[in-house]
Amino acid sequence: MRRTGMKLVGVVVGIGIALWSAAADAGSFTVQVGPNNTTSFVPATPTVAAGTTVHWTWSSTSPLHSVTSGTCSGSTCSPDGRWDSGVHGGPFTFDLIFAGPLLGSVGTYPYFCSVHGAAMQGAITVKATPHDFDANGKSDILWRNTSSGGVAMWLMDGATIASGSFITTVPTVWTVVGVADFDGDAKADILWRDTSGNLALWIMDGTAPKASSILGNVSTQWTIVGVADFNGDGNADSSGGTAPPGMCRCG
Ligand SMILES: [Ca+2]
Ligand SMILES: [Ca+2]
Ligand SMILES: [Cu+2]
Repeated sequence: MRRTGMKLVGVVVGIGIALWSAAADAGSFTVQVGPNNTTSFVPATPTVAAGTTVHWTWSSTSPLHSVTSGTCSGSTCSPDGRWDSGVHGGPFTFDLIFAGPLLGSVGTYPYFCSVHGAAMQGAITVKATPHDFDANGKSDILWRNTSSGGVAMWLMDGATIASGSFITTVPTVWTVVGVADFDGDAKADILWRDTSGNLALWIMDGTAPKASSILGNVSTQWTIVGVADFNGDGNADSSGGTAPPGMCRCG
């Protein structure tokens, strides 16, 4: 049975190497800066998938504007240092990719215009895509060999396999009971349970587990029926809830 498992993995890795160059980002989203001579960002508060490139476009030659990350309190705005386009008139564009350690986490990134201050504010909210292990805004596929215990992954680019990776082997008493983003980095993580009721969590960085922990033991009379962000903080929570059983697709 183990030979069968390794043979499957060999096929997966082979496909991955052949198609490695197919990886792509989550697409782009455009925000207009002061359209029609207004002091506004349009749309002001969009939500985008992690991995999205946001294009800010200036069309009016005046007044001048900037896209400066930070927050305003009353009439006073304070940059937070994440980004600053500088002050420009149109035509001008400023692009940022919402990925990586600085901009890739799930959450809201506020900004303002350094010329118009609190009168001209916007925010980009970054959300995780369900089952997206590499935070490119596209769901991926996790494989388990129920004979060998092998764990493998396909990083997907739509209907194309961008890469395939064998991760490791986990004893078959353990079952994947949830895939969701538990730490809010926009990369999906893996929740495991064994036949004794022990729960373990792998915090993933793409195809590699970067941290693992035993969450505890819950009597096997209790079944996980959903993994989702129940308290709205952008992080997945594990709980009995109204979500469908098994690997939740509602994140
Ligand atoms: Ca992905
Ligand atoms: Ca995560
Ligand atoms: Cu402005």
